[in-house]
Amino acid sequence: VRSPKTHVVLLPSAGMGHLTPFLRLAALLAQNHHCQLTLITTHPTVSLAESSLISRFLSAFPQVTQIDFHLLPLDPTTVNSNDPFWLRFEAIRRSAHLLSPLLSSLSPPPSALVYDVSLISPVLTAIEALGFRLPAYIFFTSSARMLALFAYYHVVATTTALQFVDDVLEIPRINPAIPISSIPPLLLIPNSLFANIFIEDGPKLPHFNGVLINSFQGIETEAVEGKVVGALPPLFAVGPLVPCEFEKIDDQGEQLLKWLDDQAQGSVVYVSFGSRTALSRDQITEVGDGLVKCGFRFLWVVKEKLVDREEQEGSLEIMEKTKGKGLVVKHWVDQGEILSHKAVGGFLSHCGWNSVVEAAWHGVRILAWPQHGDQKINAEVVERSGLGIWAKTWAWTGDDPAVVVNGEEIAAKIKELMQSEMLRVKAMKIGQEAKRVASVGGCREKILKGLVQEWSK
Ligand code: BUP
Repeated sequence: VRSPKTHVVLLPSAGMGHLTPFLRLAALLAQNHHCQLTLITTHPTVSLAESSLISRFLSAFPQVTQIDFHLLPLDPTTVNSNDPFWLRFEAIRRSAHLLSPLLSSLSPPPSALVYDVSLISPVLTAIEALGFRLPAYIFFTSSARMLALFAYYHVVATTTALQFVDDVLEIPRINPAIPISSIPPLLLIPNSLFANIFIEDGPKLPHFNGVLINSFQGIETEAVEGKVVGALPPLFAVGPLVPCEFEKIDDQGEQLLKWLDDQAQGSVVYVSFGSRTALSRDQITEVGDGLVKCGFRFLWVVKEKLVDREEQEGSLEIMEKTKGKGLVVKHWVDQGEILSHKAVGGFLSHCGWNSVVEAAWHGVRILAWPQHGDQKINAEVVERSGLGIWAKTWAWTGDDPAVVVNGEEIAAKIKELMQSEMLRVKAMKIGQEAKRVASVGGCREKILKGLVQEWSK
């Protein structure tokens, strides 16, 4: 029975990596915990994939109220970034004061606001300007290990440089320490937008009623034990947040599923570098070469542009070479459906956190090839948990198109991944653990129930 008191407002940020786990959380809160929900979105979204997902979510949950948050125009010359998603984060941050009247006008008054980690300080100011107390929670959309770095970075960052001893960053209670080579490159550049947000927002975490994280025991013990640095508010491990019914797309392409159906169990390597990475032409050629040489069938999602609105049609030379050996697609696919297919045995992944959690959920082993941002930290989690292997010497090709990993190396690592019985079994066990956590009466449900109870007081 819905409690009229539990009205939760959700404010995601830009990009599928942020929006997707928010909507999965929203689906659980609406369906299993009977909360009244308001979803605040900005229009137009940066990518078409985001607007399409929001539409599918709202059709599946007509009881959810959607509010359009109209942003102030952003002069890109005043922002130290040219990444379209970072520009949107900044546009929301600079418009955040407009949220106060919007939140005040909601009826019934909200019981809690859950909002994206990229918006901490400005939205906090908007909450403090309200005439009433609104419990506020941050949804951290990456790993618990990355949360530790987020919470601690301001302690070690100075205006000129990061202080390291022995090329690692020691964070209390985080073991092993984080190697400098795993730190998101933008954090090593003083005054980058990314670094500034960490410095401004990290120290604000203790102001919140809690931090929600899409992780679970079995992949990260820190997530469950709240073992992430001191001075943090309670940590709620609401993961694994996994693909839901509303995400299904009808136009996946008969051909793709039919092709998978025709492959032997566990024989296919799925290749995707997520929604925000476009490899250089040269790197695409080498990946194609590696896939042809690895000897395994493959399903490869190729992205040539950062934002799908600009995606170009046209044929890639490599498509000819790969004919008959695998399937190459240039459109959005239902990754959940692919990872759940019995033919898929391995995943060459950039290690965006959602992709890691989805692979864990389906018990599919990963070959980690981080491309930028938090992805090396997530790759460390993949390796340490036993979910996969990580080719540590491969460059951040997503950030630096000048470096290219060659096809021979890629083929050798794919073979290592696909031929390892030990990895297959370990990934399967992690999948079983994920199912246990997410089962009726499992940890995830208990944690969400506790939160909803807190909100309804
Ligand atoms: Br591409 C692609 N289909 O074709 P991550 C991605 N996805 O369902 P990212 C598809 O988008 P950030 C496609 O399953 C995952 O849920 C995928 O999020 C889905 O990486 C999501 O894995 C992508 O976190 O974002 O997109 O690089 O770096 O912001 O985490």
